[in-house]
Amino acid sequence: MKLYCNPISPYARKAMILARIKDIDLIEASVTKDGANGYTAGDNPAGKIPALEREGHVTLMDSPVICDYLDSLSDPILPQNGEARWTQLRLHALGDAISDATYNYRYETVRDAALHWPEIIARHDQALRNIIGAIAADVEALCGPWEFGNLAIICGLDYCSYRAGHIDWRAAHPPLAKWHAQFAATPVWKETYAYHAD
Ligand SMILES: N[C@@H](CCC(=O)N[C@@H](CS)C(=O)NCC(=O)O)C(=O)O
Repeated sequence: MKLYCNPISPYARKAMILARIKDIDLIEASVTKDGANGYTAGDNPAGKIPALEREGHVTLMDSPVICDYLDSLSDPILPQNGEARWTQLRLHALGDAISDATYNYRYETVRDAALHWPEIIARHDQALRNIIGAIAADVEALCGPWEFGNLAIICGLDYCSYRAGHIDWRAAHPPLAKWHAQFAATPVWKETYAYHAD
């Protein structure tokens, strides 16, 4: 299997972490964008990463689908039914929502100041504060490494620190920072952490 990815992408990083945790033999093909087509490798018409190429089967796209697939290959960490499943899927979606808001914030603010749209920037900024605040309010309920929801939350928080660093979520939510630190101490976190100073 080949995962088209880039270590900077929080969506791709989820799959990279999961593959390591589950000891899945995966080629990580780091790709770059091709203009208006986006990431053309990996048969993903949306031009996005990650995309997972599988021998004899269709390429999978969209990181929750890819994570679900990788997880299904052995002893799933995602509960297969019951309320526990919806809890984990919800947390995973919340984590991705941090990445989405960060991505959108980044693309609004990286353009020329004359082209900034303050209302939209404020919307993404506030989304980040609201989502992280909601997760932090319930941090006691989050379990230790690496559940399905935690995967996305950790990748989202790291990406937020990288691209929207003014949202100082560690200072705003010390218990969340403490929770995050236990992941940052794991080898798999360190191996996949790509946000070193440019
Ligand atoms: N919902 C998608 C989002 C993936 C995504 O937006 N990836 C970004 C990189 S972080 C991308 O490929 N952007 C290229 C583009 O849209 O041109 C997922 O979860 O896989």
